[in-house]
Amino acid sequence: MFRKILIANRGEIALRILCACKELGIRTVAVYSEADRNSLPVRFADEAICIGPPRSAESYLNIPHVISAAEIANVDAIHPGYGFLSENANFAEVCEASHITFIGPTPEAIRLMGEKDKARQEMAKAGVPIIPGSPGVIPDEESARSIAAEIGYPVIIKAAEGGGGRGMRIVRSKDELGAAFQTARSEAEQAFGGPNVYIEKLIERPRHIEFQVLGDRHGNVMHLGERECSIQRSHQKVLEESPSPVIDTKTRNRVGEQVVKALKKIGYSSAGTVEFLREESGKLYFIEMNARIQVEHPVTEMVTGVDLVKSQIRMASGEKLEDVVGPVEFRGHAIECRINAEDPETFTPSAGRITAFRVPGGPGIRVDTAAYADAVIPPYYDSLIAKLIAHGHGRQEAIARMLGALDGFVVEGVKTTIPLHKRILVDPDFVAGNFDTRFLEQLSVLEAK
Ligand code: MV4
Repeated sequence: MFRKILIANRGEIALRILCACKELGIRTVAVYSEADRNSLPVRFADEAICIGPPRSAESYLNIPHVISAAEIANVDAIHPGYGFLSENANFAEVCEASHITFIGPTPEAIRLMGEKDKARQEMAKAGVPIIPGSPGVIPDEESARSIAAEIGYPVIIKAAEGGGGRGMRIVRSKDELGAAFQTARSEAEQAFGGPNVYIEKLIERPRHIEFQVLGDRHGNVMHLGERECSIQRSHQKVLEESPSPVIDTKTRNRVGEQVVKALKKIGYSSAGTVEFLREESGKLYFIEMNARIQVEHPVTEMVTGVDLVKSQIRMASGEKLEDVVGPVEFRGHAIECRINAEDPETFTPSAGRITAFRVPGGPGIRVDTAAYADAVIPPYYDSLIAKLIAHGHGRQEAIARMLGALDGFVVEGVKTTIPLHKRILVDPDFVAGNFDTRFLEQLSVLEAK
């Protein structure tokens, strides 16, 4: 097992990883930007090293700075958390070259999943259903036309190195195709690694459902069921739950098995998430894979009892999946509400000082946060203040516990998404499990009336 781990992240996930290390008896090194000098990970870690100014590019994203800190502190491993360097294949490579274990998949697996068109092809080859579309990247406008005509409009053009909703263009008819193809390419060129784009048939009003997986470094992979992530706004998830209200045991087992088989073939290790779109017919299609621990991992932890972060660490050190995770059973229902510091009118981040902070507790309630009274939410990073997770025997109990916990959650000094969550949780369609990725758009339209 590792002696000492560097946590290359900030906020709640840095604290989450720190706690997992403590449980495992591993020493911890926090790295921080000048904006995070007074943060809890810095206070609770065994050592803390400043890696630069507030801007991410000069601190949390600066590979030489992070590696220098790791070498000065003489760590055996680095946990990247989510965001920042977590899916940077070059960083994973630099770690290995410096004889530091990167707690995540191999650089090859990260690179494959970062190229969405290739990931899509690999998953298809391994038997996971994909959305009808181009066999790979589209070389020119003419090929785009013939593929779109073949699969039928509407279609969606996606940047091969985009993902998470960035660099997508919907095309409803052949008249729009030429312009859309050219714009998509130049946007992809500017914003991402390159100009490559691919085409898929557009799925209208999909649900976003994702499978959690864990793999060890010996070729063993398992799935831990799915999460329903359709409650989103501008490609930012707002509320997640497990299980999905529309996935039955048979579907979970079937799709879970498909995913496991594909990831064994690819040689995937560590925690990962396989994203699907579910069309109204109930059919699930692979869209992309996230090669990291995700923000919403706690809902899976609550229904499976598996500590995903501890599992990542143990398997990165060489332990076998079967020794780390026993047979899993799915118990009850869990919901996570992301409490963001944001203006409820403009949805823009609301940075500033938290003047009062009180977290709820009680049966089935978990709060993952690095916030405290008098803490400052800096404007440089994402605006997540806390994740509130409620577990219950069933979905109804989870919703009721969440509503009670939201009532007992006090955050003063910054505006938060707490009122938004209260509205979602009493909405009749949400309560009935009847929603898709456009739910929040419609909720705000209805409320404006
Ligand atoms: C799609 C789609 C419809 N059809 N692909 C957005 C995030 C990125 N991971 C994939 N996304 C989508 N891909 C096809 N072929 C609709 C979306 C989409 C979406 C997906 C999941 C959750 C929220 C979304 C909001 C808008 C669009």
